[in-house]
Amino acid sequence: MVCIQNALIIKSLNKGKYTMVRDNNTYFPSSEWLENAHVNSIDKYNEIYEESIKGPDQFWASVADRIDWYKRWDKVSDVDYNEAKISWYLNGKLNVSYNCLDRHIDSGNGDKTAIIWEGNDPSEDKKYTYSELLVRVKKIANVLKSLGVKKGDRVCLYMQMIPELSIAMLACCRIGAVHSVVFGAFSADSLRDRINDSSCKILITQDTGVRGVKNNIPMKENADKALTNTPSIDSVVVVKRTGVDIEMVSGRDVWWHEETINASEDCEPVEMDSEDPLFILYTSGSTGKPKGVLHTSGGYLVYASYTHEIIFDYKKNDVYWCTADIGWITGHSYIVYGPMSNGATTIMFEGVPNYPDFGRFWDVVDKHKVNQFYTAPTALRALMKEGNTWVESKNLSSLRILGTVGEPIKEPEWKWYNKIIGKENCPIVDTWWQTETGGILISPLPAATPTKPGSATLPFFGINPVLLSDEGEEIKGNNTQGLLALKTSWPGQMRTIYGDHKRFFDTYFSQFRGYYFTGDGAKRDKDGYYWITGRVDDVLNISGHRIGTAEVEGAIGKANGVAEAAVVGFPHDIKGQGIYAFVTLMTGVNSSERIFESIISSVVKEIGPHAKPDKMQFAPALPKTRSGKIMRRILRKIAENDVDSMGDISTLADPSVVESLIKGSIQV
Ligand code: 7RM
Repeated sequence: MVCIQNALIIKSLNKGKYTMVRDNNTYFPSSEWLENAHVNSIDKYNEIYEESIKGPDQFWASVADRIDWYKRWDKVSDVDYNEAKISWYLNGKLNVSYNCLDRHIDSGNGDKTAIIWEGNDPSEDKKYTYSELLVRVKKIANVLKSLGVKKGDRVCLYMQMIPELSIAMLACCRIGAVHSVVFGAFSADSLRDRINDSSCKILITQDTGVRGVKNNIPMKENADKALTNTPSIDSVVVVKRTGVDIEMVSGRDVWWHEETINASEDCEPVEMDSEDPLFILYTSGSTGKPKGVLHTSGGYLVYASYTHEIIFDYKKNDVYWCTADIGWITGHSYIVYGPMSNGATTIMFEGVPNYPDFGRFWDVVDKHKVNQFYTAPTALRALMKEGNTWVESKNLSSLRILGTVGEPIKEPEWKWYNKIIGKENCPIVDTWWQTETGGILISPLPAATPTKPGSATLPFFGINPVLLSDEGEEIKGNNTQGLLALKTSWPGQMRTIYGDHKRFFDTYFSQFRGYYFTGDGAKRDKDGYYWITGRVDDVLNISGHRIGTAEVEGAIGKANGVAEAAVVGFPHDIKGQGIYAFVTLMTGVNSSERIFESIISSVVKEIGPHAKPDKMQFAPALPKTRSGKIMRRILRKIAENDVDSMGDISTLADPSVVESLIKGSIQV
């Protein structure tokens, strides 16, 4: 059990300031306005945490009352990790769109702003109240119904950050359809594979997209390419975002604005079972094609809603901004479902941090008086590098809580965030979680948990993290390190990999029986604080985007002349991790600018521009064991330029390969 006490003396010495450095680099919450926080002391955290672990079903039953149920559940949970069987709120009935819209209108908050949409161009923004949003959701829901969408059908959403994306998501849950959002930077090939894996019936996309200096991202054109080979798609709904000329395929494509104009404004929400699928979201693993992570309705919504309120200390009149893209889980849980189920005002940002200049984030904070700001360390590093003048002229006094997600945050950017952005008056919540977990699992509570730069600190209520040895033994006690696993379930946990339950079991539950294995390593310090050390598998984290090495290798392998490729990560100043590709060419093929270009374009075609290698080394051979397995450990060392501590290479079939790789590590 954690026993860090609130530092009362520090608090009075440091009046008005929220955080303050104390010895051991620990920062203590200490401002007057935090006394009204939902959880306002470490003692209270400890008390609730203990209760949640002792009686999980009782705890999660009381939490679930925060949302509206048509019928309450018969049983809180039914979980067996040995069978990969996970159910929460059994036989409970609800509708997620009702909980995110109608409920707030019924309670008199229909005129409250639900979404503030901030366009890529600073002169463009729009506000939607809860009532306005509901009308739009009902209309497009009726359009989907008229196109033949029924409960359980999959609908693919391939869009940039435009309001219609959130509206389409909520429309899907209103009628029981399962959305699968595909990040707008993915290529046509990636889109095609995702559509086919879950046999989506409808695709919703937009003409073209705008993002930073790019003002014509060919969304519809990419979609058309993907759709040459997607037998399950019946219709395409196209949002007019930029108005540029695009081709419409007659009999297949319809315009969003034309279809919705006369669509009915009546659309009753469908009663859904707790365990009815809510959405699929593809994520990369260490092997094979991306997995369709499936989340269900009841448990996911309860968890997203509760964590959003407690971890961001969200209060009724707050303006909350998460800068993620909805194409990733962070956007699903903490732009759409968490905030909207709480009746919050949530900002949706179409642009990027450096357009029109490096002050954009802070302009938006000032313009909309943002109270909670949630972003990725990679964005902070990129902005920190540009100096403080972009921040100093901005009024950031509305900020109360700062958050980070996606990758470990290191001390320099943590301190910059605290001092330059938070003015030492905003706690930082470093939130650790995954697509699979549905919501945040390890994080400080802003007014309760003393923070240490770089540590995600302590488990959220009801979360039971453990560290395992390679043999699967639980490592007890503090001051230790191991593989991060979860011993018990929580309502937001994924339920299966779409269409492949065996893979679900194999990926997460087979290596260590009775645990959910995260794929991350972690340290636990003397105070019981968790420090995530990163993935222990072959998953890369590039600017907070999750990419499997196998996917990149596959894409490189498709370029002409390539015999074999191995991809590893290396430390990158801005991206956190960069992609280093080792490529062996076919006999008789020489490395050239042309082959380099064709490899890059193959990656862009197969995956998308975000998966482009940062460095490429052409190598005569790759280091392999006698059984033919590539020894990535060695490649990682070379990529990290840490060649003095290569470790044991005696198991290599040909140890001389290593020497030539080191010699050849002059990178393009
Ligand atoms: C939410 C999200 C998951 C992987 C995860 C970690 C890494 C995420 C943190 C972090 C250190 C953090 N989902 N990760 N948050 N590492 N500190 N606060 O990112 O599925 O896309 O990625 O991201 O390795 O396993 S994700």
